[in-house]
Amino acid sequence: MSKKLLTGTALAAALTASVALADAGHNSSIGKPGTTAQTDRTITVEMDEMKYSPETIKVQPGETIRFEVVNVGTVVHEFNIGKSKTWDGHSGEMMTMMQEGMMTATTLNHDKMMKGGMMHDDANSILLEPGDTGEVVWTFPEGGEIGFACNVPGHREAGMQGDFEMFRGS
Ligand SMILES: [Cu+2]
Repeated sequence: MSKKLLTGTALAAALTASVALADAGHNSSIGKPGTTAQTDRTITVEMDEMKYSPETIKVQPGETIRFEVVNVGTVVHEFNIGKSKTWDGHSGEMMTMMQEGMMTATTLNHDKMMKGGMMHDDANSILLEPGDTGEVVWTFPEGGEIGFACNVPGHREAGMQGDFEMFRGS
């Protein structure tokens, strides 16, 4: 009995540890979702082939920013806050979405995305069809190398990436 209990406890501890690790890798180093009520500033970001405007955005440590993201281009684009490590895995998912018909170069099939379990409603990103506008509200960490990129296959490789410049000022 006590042996079984111990095993259960050890398993729970192992599970908790792995969840905490996964969370740290995915979130804490790049920041966390913010709420509109916390918003310090709103910044409009335009997405086009294959670039963002602005390409560099200055943010203060801990600041919460509401990004109003507009796809002014002619194909699907994404605004995804992260770093190379998080983007590499995400690119693979996006490739699968294209292969499965969940998205094409110019359209998103939300029905198929939902059925395939790929809603892409992660708080750190938004995927938009040409002409569409969306928002991402994000609270930045106290520091770190963070940027934004488009993981539609081929886009980041073509230079569709921008940087957050952390600064401490008033
Ligand atoms: Cu793109």
